[in-house]
Amino acid sequence: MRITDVEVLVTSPGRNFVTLRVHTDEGVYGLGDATLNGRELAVAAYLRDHVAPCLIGRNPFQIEDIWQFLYRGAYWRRGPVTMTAIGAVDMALWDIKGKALNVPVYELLGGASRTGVLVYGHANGHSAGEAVEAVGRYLDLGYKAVRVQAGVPGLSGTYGVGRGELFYEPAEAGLPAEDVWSTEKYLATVPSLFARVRAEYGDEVHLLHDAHHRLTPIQAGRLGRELEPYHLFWLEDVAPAEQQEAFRLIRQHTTTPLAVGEIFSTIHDATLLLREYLIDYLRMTVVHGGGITHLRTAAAYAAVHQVRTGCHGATDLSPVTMAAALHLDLSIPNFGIQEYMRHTAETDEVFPHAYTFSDGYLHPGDAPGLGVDYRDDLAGRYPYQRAYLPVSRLEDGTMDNW
Ligand code: EZ4
Ligand code: CO
Repeated sequence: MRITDVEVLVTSPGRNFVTLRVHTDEGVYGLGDATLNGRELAVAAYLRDHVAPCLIGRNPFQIEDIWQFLYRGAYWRRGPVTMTAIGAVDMALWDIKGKALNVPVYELLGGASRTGVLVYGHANGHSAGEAVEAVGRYLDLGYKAVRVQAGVPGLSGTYGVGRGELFYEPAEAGLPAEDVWSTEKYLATVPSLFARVRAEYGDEVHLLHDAHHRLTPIQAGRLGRELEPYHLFWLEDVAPAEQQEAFRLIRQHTTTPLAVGEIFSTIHDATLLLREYLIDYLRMTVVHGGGITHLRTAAAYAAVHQVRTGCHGATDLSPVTMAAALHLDLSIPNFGIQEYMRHTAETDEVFPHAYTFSDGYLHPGDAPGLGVDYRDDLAGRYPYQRAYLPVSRLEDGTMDNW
C-alpha cells in the first residue's frame, strides 16, 4: 500500500478545525486532527508545504518509521506546531491501518482494558449559584465526574466560564479579547464554591477544577490546601509548568491531586514532574502531543511513575482527536479520566463518528479505524474565521503571570 495524496482541510462549523486526509492507492483513506487553537493556519501550512510532499509514495503501515522520520528528520524537534502536525499524520495512519485490517484502532493498541472510558463534563456559571445548578444538569445526564468553574465577582469575564450550557468555546472571532484577572479575588471564591457543591450533591461525584496556569507556586499550594476538605479528583494547571521544579513547592503544601500537561508537546515537558512524583494525572493528548504513537510513550512513562492519564478533550480538539484519544484510553493500563466537552451539532454533522456516551462513559465504538468521517459537502459551508483565545491582564494592566 502507498500514500497517493494528502489533503489539508479547513472548516469552521462553530469553531475552526484543520483536518488531514491521507489517501492510498488501495482506496482506503485516514483522517487526522491538526487543530491548534488560535494558530490553526500555521499547522495547515506546515502540513501542506513541508510534510505532505514527503509522505507521497510511502507505505502508510510504517507508522513508527514515519513518526521518527518526521520528528528526527525536521531537525527542529518539539514545539506545538510541529507536534500537532506530526500528531495529525500519525492519527491518519492508525486510521488507515485499522480500516485496512478491518479492526477498531484500540484492537491494534492491545485491545480493550476496560468496558468504557470515564469522562468529565464542564459545569460553568457566572455565579457560584449558577455553577452549582449546572453540576446538577450534568448529574442528570449521567456524568460521574464534573469540572466546576464559576465567574469571579468583580471581574467582567472569567476564562473557563462559557456562555452555553453544554457547549463551551474559549476562542472568540476577531482579534484577542483582553480580560481582567485578579488572583486574590479568584482565590477568595474557589473553596466556598466547592463547599456548596459538596453540600448540595454529596461525596460521590468526582469534582475537578482548572486554574489555567494563573497562580504562582505558593498561591497554588494555598489553593490546593484549602480545597483538601472537598476531595477533588484533580486540580488542573495550578501554575505554569515550563519550570517543572516549581511543582516541588506546590506538592509540599497539598495532598489535592494535581493534573498538568494539556499544552505539553512531548514527554520531555513532563519528565521531571514524573520522575519526582510531582503530579497525579498527565493531560497530554494525541493532537498536540505527537499522535497516538507518542502518547503511548508518554502514557507508559507516566505508568512507571504511578501517574494516570487525563487527556485534554475541549471543543477545540476535533471529533477525530476525541476518537483517537478514546481508542488509546480504552487500551492503556493507566487510563485515569477523559475530558469530554460536547461539540456543537454542526461540528458533529461535519464529523460523523462511532463513539457514544452512556451513563458517564464514552466508548469509541467498533467501526474499523478511528470511526470518524468527514462530510465535505457540509464542511464547505463553513469557511475559516480568524479567532483567538483571550488574553488576561491584572487590574493594573500587567500581563497576568509568567
Ligand atoms: O483552555 O482547550 O481543560 N481544558 C482547558 C481548555 C483549554 C482550551 C485551549 O484551547 O483548559 O478550555
Ligand atoms: Co485545562
